[in-house]
Amino acid sequence: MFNKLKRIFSSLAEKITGKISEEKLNEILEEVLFELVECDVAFPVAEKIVEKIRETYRKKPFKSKDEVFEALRKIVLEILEQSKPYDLVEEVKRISKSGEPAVIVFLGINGVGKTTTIAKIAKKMRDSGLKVVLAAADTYRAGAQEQIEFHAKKLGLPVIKHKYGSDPAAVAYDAINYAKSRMFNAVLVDTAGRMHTDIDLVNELKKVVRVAEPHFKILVVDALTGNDAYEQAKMFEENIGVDGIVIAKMDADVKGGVALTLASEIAKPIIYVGTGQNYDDLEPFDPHKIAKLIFEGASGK
Ligand SMILES: Nc1nc2c(ncn2[C@@H]2O[C@H](COP(=O)(O)OP(=O)(O)OP(=O)(O)O)[C@@H](O)[C@H]2O)c(=O)[nH]1
Ligand SMILES: [Mg+2]
Repeated sequence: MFNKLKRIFSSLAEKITGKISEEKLNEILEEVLFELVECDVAFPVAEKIVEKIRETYRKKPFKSKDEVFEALRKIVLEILEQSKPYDLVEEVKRISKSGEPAVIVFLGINGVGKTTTIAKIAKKMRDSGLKVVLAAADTYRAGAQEQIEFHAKKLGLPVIKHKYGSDPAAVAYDAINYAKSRMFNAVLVDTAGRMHTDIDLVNELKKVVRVAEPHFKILVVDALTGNDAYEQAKMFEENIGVDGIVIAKMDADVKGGVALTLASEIAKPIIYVGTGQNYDDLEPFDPHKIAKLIFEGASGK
């Protein structure tokens, strides 16, 4: 994970240790800026990182590589910590105390990992004693209903579905009624993946949200899509509204910039990161853990 970021920081530590001229410093930092951007760190975030390095160096040049890593770790952590901690399971427990089920609609473009993430979250909730129903509101993609049914069966959870091509908002509505009449605690609504340009699908999603009135709208993005994940987050926030983010497929991400970009540029909590294809491969977003992963082995210790 994050091998490219690791390499950038290692090579920077090599170059920036000891006394260097202002001109050389500018040259090094400019190179780092572009390397970070290539690593899916959005330009303004990369600029922030570089300026902080410059500032730190000016205060006191780095005497050793370890000092560089220490400074970098602090800068990276500060950026990641802009995403505030958020415990979804606790939030659902809080809401369901009122006797109403918490409704969560999952959003995201094709193939990012929505359905898998829903199954993972459903398992977490089930394991902490919550009663969960799934809503198969992806009535669009062939196989989508079978996929969520497969997970529901494995996890021993009910799933509400209609025919393919039917109104996804009606599926969500039925699932919410199912939950209300049985004192369930949470309704997790799967939706069809869409391209950001697909107006019809975006309108369909708006209708689901209008009907379901969810407590949470959670956007799932794929770590591998890099800067596009940032564009998706902006698009969904503008059109539908986003309460929290899950970054799926973090385990497969060699670059690592997405977490930095989203934590800094999207003022919404990153709730979980997906770390594999199994149900338990979903972890709370932990800035310290991510910073540790980025710098693990980078210091050459
Ligand atoms: N390695 C890895 N693979 C993941 C993760 N999350 C999902 N996947 C895989 O990504 C693929 C797509 O996942 P889905 O859950 O079907 O994605 P989706 O967003 O529901 O897709 P559509 O319904 O087609 O829009 C599957 O092969 C999943 O196993 C993850 O955290 N890590
Ligand atoms: Mg799906």
